[in-house]
Amino acid sequence: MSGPAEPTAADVVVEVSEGVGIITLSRPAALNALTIPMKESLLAALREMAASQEVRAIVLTGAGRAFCAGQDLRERLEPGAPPLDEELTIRYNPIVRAIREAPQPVIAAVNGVAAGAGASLAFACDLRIAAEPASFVLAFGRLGLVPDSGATWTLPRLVGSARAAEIAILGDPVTAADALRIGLVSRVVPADDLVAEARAMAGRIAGLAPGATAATKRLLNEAFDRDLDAALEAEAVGQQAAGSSRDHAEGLAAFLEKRAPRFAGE
Ligand code: T3D
Repeated sequence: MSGPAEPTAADVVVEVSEGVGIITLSRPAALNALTIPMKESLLAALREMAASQEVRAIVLTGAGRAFCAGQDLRERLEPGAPPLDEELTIRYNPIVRAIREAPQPVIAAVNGVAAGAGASLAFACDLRIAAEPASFVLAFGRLGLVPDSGATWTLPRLVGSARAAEIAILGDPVTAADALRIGLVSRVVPADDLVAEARAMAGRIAGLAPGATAATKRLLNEAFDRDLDAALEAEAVGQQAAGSSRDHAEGLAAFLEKRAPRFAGE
């Protein structure tokens, strides 16, 4: 393969420490553009972390000056490259589902440009923190493609249909400052502080009761598909389950004893 970097599964770096799983897309010479081995490694890492009792929050970020430039376009031009629908069905869509279905919140720490499916992956995450130089580009239109990897579903939910239409159809880069203004990200921090900020947020989540956090994520994910009555009912069911947990008893005890709770995930 010609191009800035030979793709391997090692282009995805995985680390778990103190209840936080960090997945770094690491092929910086190609702006972390996604190859088949990377997509397979990313999916495997997400699934492994999702199933782990040890991991209570997940951070997805990129090495170098980009978060992720989407599909590796050189790989796509190789003879024998799978048809687009197949590539989406067997590789991209399972990654999006793994992010949405993981019980742990997934934080996108968007260090630089997030383009094409790279932007879609960031949109699929539960929380987005951006570094000041970051940007989001739905680069699909200028390739004669449609947004994929869930962007047509996530983006209108995040920023509303009017803004989503501009971003998706015109494809102009959304700067980190604009992303904050329109609610596409919840924080923008100096580039040097991004990893620490994401780790700190993930660390705070890791200290919460994992069952209640997972249920909160699920309720939020399902919110736009419910009417108010269904949402109220789903909250009552979720609250009953959370309230029956040992973690809730620990939370109450910690409050009364004026100490920090120690949630065991039970
Ligand atoms: O299988 C399927 O195809 C289905 C799924 C499709 C989903 C998609 O993601 S389609 C959209 C694919 N992505 C893009 O169209 C983005 C392409 N990249 C860019 O538009 C620009 O690179 C950026 C706006 C992201 C950044 O621009 P800039 O000027 O900061 O950097 P650059 O010089 O363009 O890129 C630096 C290097 O990264 C360069 O390599 P070189 O010339 O130094 O050897 C460039 O070729 C490489 N690179 C960037 N993006 C990709 C890439 N190489 C392969 N694929 C890329 N997507």
